[in-house]
Amino acid sequence: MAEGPQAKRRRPEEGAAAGDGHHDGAGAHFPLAELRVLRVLRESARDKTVFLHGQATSPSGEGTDAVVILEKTPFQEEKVLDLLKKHTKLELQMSNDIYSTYHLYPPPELSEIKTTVVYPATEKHLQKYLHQEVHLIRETWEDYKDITLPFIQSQSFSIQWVYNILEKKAEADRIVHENQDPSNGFVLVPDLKWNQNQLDDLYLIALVHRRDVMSLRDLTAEHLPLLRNILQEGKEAVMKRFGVPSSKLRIYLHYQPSYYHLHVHFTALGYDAPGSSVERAHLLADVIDNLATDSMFYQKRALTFALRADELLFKKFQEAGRV
Ligand code: M7G
Repeated sequence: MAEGPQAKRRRPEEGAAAGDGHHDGAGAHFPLAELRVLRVLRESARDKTVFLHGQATSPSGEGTDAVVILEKTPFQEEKVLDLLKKHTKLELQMSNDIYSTYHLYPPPELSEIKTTVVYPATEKHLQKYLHQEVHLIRETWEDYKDITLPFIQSQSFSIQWVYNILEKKAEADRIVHENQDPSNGFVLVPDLKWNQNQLDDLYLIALVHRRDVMSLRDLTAEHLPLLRNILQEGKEAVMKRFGVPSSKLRIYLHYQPSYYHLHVHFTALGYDAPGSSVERAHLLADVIDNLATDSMFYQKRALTFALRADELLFKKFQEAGRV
């Protein structure tokens, strides 16, 4: 546990709903028990996660692709005692001198599996979760204009889920903070990846209200008031709601992002969040300083990122002789 009990008392008790990908924002229940599992896309013993590619029967009777992510959640300090006291079964596995190991079977309320559903899933979703060899790309501004931008315009993921949040059609009850200004405002919500049960893996996302900024590459000094609002108000809101001070937060943008509508990640400093490595994460405070120094910083600089070998964007860079 990263924070004291005072902080824990302030967190909301609601859980994250699975499958917020419905276009109208309605939270319909996905028929998990009827999923036909086709393959394991990725599995990690370290992260205790498995990514499944399955098919569910759509209303028209056809098999429709789904991605289901199962993840064992971190321990909650205040419930560890219950685990020891209220287990349903305890089996000795081995005993040797002062060492012994057991199989402990917790009661259902202490054995939650965080379950994320993407349905219907596109080929791009399947690709995103499939384990793949990765390569580092160094993208110049010319590469961005000639290769990346045309690719984004033709290919990127739907951002309907972002509009649903901004228009309060989904996750409205989860909003932690909002600045309603159409140019310099944003909405701060818990990220899909966080179940909000413990602060160790705290993860929120700030989505900007304006719809004309796709990524870091579009930012100029014009966006400084927006970025400063996100940094300042976001820190204050996380402190107020969760009791986590800004010195314990990693606040950053991804380049490349998966969704081309500007957003900022807020994660617990002690949490090694996916995508927080140097080839993808750009600290918001540094982005602000860079833009204050040079308005065209992100239209001049080469930017580095990793791409999976099977990604179409990687193939475009290969065709252009840039890898
Ligand atoms: P990104 O940098 O575009 O891509 O971040 P990544 O997913 O490869 O990191 C988008 C962020 O939005 C991620 O942290 C996602 O977990 C999060 N996210 C994605 N969806 C579809 C949702 C959603 O429906 N609701 C919420 N609250 N967060 C989402």
